[in-house]
Amino acid sequence: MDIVVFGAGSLGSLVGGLLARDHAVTLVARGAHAAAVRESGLRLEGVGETHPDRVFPGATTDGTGLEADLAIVAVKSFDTAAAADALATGSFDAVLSLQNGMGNEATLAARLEVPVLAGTATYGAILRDPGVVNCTGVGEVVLGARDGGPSDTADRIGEAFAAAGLETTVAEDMPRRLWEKLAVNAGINPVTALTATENGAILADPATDLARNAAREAARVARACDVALSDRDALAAMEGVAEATAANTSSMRQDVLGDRRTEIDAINGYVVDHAADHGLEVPTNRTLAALVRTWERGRDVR
Ligand code: KPL
Repeated sequence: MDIVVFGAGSLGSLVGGLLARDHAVTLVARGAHAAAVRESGLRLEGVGETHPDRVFPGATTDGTGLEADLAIVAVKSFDTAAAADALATGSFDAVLSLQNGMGNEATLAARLEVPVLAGTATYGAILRDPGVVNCTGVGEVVLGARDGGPSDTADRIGEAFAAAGLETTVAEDMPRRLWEKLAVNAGINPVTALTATENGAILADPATDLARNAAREAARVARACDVALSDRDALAAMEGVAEATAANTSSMRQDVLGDRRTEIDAINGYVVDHAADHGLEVPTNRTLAALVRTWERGRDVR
């Protein structure tokens, strides 16, 4: 397959790097990372001995006019519309969103005429240096039709992901899976970002109550949106991810450390907005969103 990865940050580079063993992959990345990959390839750390530690995908900073069988979108949620506009100048048979937050697939589908699939990833990854990505926690990729139901395209992509060594599930209940992942991120990301801790910190006092309350509130809002996500499943998912990625620096904490805008609007902000639509109170998500936004304003990263 010809595959383009839009947004080769930590997760995009890990997924693209693993796929590059068997497929012609092009990473759309920031300047220094793209230059390093072009010069000496992409070094993959922490992926086990069955994989080469260096792969040689193509790399570019210009995402316009590209052609491939599959485009994987791994940009930050606030860059999805810009990625869709760039994708619209190229030609792809299918597009897979592998992003945090909600609403990304709808943004892509509104601008593109190709099938858009939904995906979630709970791998821990960090871009250690330009050209070097480290897998810091083995999670799972879940992908499928964005409205749920079977999809031959999702089956084919799922096979390619699994063959590349990625733990992959092709699911027919993506709306529920997306809400479950939102609950995971609503608990782990702001708490670890605000307290400068690794993901495992949310498993113990005093962070655990905060993270659990945020995940429970997200599940309550999911149910109000007619998505059958129990508190129990949301908590089990969050704790499972925190255990599997205990030593990982969450993407929101990486953003804070790098003085970059976070995905707070598409994660806790999304929970708050949708709670309001249904007359629900979500005080923990509201507080976490306010704290992270206050940090962003103070740093002028918006
Ligand atoms: O999605 C993640 C993120 O950091 O954004 C998790 C799954 C929490 C892994 O760190």
